[in-house]
Amino acid sequence: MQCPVPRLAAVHDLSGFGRASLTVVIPVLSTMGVQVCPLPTAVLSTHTGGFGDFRFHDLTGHMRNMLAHWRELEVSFDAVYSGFLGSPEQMETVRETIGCLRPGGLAVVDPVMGDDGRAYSTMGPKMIERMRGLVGEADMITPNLTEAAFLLDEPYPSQLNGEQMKEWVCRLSEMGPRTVIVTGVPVSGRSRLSSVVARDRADGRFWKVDCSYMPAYYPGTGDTFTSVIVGSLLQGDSLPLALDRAVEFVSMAIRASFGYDIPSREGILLEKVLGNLRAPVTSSSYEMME
Ligand code: PXL
Repeated sequence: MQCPVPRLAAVHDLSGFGRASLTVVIPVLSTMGVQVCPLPTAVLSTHTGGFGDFRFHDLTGHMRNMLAHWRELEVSFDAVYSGFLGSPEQMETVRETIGCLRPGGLAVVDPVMGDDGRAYSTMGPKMIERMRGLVGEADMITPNLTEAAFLLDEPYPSQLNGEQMKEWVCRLSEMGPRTVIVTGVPVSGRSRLSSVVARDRADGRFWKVDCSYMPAYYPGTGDTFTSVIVGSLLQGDSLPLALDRAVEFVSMAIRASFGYDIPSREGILLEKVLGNLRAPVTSSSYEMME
């Protein structure tokens, strides 16, 4: 029998403490009515940002094994969503997982590599080079501005006007993905605002959603953002509505966390806000970029 809920393969690491990757992807997408099948890339004690040290166990070999078993079982997916990868060799396994999509399924690659102009400590030049190839297999990518610069081999920009941002989005789309969403784009003259800029090549329209900025950095917000986008698209929402829902949810989760005196490295207090993902959308703030 056809499964009554969409099924998604989630190719991310499992970080035990700190609310990132699978500990965010699974609850968000489950709440949005998606069956999540994790294909863990690595097991870490914590995510790599903010705890100084971390313990890292690479699962490259076991991923191949898990995928081989899924293929024996002829499991197919409505979506494949990859994030933090543990080794350059894992890119090939992500490609093979994308090969398990049902016809018309959605391949999403979040090219997790760094933030704030810097690469995460586990991301060497080989990872970045291979990620440029992997995005070519995706229907949709969701880099932040740092990752967009890495993919395009451009220096990290402190400012970028609307026309330059559009040009970057088009160049990223030329690498393969039909839909490109760039997060953390600075808004000129507004230091407390950043925006999300997106385009679906099918209609060529550019979308922008501004986000008000809290003076704290919470790891895992990129994973939360992309998970909401994927859940929303799998529910049949349009791209701009998915952007609105993701920006609104992440902003609300950050505000819910900021009021408490808890170290931001522990991530957003997802447990307090997950239920909002089931609430009807009440406001909308997306704009079309002319
Ligand atoms: O949220 C992205 C992410 C995922 N996984 C690990 C990370 C990070 C970001 O720091 O360290 C292990």
